[in-house]
Amino acid sequence: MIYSAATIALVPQIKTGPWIFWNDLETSMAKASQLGFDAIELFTPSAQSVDVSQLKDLLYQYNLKLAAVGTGAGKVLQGLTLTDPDLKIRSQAKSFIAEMIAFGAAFGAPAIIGSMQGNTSTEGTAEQSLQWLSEGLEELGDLAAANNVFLIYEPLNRYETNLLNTLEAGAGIIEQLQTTGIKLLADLFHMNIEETDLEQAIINFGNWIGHVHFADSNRKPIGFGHTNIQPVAQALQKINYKGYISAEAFPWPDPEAAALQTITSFRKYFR
Ligand code: LER
Ligand code: MN
Repeated sequence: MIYSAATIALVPQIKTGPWIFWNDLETSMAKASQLGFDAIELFTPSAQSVDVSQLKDLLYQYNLKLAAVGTGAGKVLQGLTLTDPDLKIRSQAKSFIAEMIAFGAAFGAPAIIGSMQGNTSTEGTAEQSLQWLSEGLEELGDLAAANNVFLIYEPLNRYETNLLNTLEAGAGIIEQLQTTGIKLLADLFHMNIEETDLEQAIINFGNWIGHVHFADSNRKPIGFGHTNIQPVAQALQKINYKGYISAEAFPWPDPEAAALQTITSFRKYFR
């Protein structure tokens, strides 16, 4: 089964980012629920910023699941990445993600590594950075598996990382790891910039896909850009994708209209 999710960001510093809702948690959950979303995806400043039992109550009250938790605040707020040349920063990045894995796991939800992968710096070579990334993923993938969740690794477009930009590159690194705890995130916006063919990439690396970010070519909600979604939806059905299609898109023209557009598109292509 494929389920719908809407993103909620609770990090004021990134409220211009691609998140459908970015205001108050409960108000956003009420809206998502009212529109018929199955789940929410959360971006929080840290693993401690939302109380687990309060979130459990809210999810129950609004009949929603937690689809995933984002870890990007570790970079945005604290400057942490898994590929920082400074060992201390790399280990703080791992601790930050480890806490996020535990937070998500309390709800059976995976944590996502997107911007926390960082970039190859001028001090290191790409090879060294990829080695650090692999070490981090190895350790955190095992931790996720021990918590009965996957860890989701997200290839980003070239303007956000110079490490791994395609599903092929992402699959290439995770298939070399010992851990079996990692899956890939297919973010349609990043893919629109980097992949030769969205459908073919989904089909070729479908075994690895554990989460999908749903956004159009311009990162607006699906239907407000020029990505041809029909064949993308067919490719996801062809690989027998089971999981969330989560709207990580700009709240354009406003959060409520973006959420409505997203759920309408989701129903059109996946129901
Ligand atoms: C995170 O999921 C992502 O796609 C990044 O581009 C966020 O800035
Ligand atoms: Mn994404």
